Amino acid sequence: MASAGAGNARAGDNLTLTATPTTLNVLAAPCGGRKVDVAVRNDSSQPTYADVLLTAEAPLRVTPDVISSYLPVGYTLHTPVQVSAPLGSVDSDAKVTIRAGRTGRGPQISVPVVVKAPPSGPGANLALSATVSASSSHANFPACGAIDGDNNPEDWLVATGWNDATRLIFPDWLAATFTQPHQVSRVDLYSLGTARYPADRNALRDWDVQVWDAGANAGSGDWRTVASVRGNTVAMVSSTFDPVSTTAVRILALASNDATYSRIVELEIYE
Ligand SMILES: [Ca+2]
Repeated sequence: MASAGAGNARAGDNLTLTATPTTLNVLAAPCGGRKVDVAVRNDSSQPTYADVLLTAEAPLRVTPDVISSYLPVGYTLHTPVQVSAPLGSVDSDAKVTIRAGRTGRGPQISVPVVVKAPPSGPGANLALSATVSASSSHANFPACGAIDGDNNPEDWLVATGWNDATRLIFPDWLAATFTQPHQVSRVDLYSLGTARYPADRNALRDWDVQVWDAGANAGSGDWRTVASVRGNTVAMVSSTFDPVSTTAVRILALASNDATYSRIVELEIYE
């Protein structure tokens, strides 16, 4: 029987770890987490089993926190790791530590993370502290992308927007739900509109802005339309309406300019 210290044990010392990007900014909110690509490469002359352990300083959470894989010689394994912080976390600096190898003598790297609480008070975008839901979501364009704080349509291909999953079928919807009632009177909707994906082809064309009306009796709640947009051909539309106190705002997407999908780069909600 081989003793520890020979063969594979040494291989654990010849793993190379990299994290991309090397630093992260995380918003302490349901959709404020960010991904880091963790790569582990076997630089030894033998195949090995690699265990990579990830530990996160408070208030961070990291998923997955263990990566285990067989690694052929020269092979690099890439794993997307989600780093997040729960709503209610205060501004802080924290780090994720990544250790490789079975021997405890493998390499170790750390990823510094700046944690920011979502903005609050007058003028704050209330959507940033909300949870999101949608009628359906394309695998590469999750609903969270629509309330992740990035309203730049040029970032569309790096998953900063929502795209529904029911091609050619409307309506679709995307809703932001607050933890407590907020007064709202304005919604800024950033649909798709870039040189590559022009708004008059890819943006939403027709939609209703709705708020959740809890109703007078239990179970009598329903969505109430507070603004309607029709025939839109630009990337961003701001809708204002009489102030209303509500726990949720919904975009009911009725049509897009290419009649295929609903696409929202960012939904911003203001008092
Ligand atoms: Ca976004």
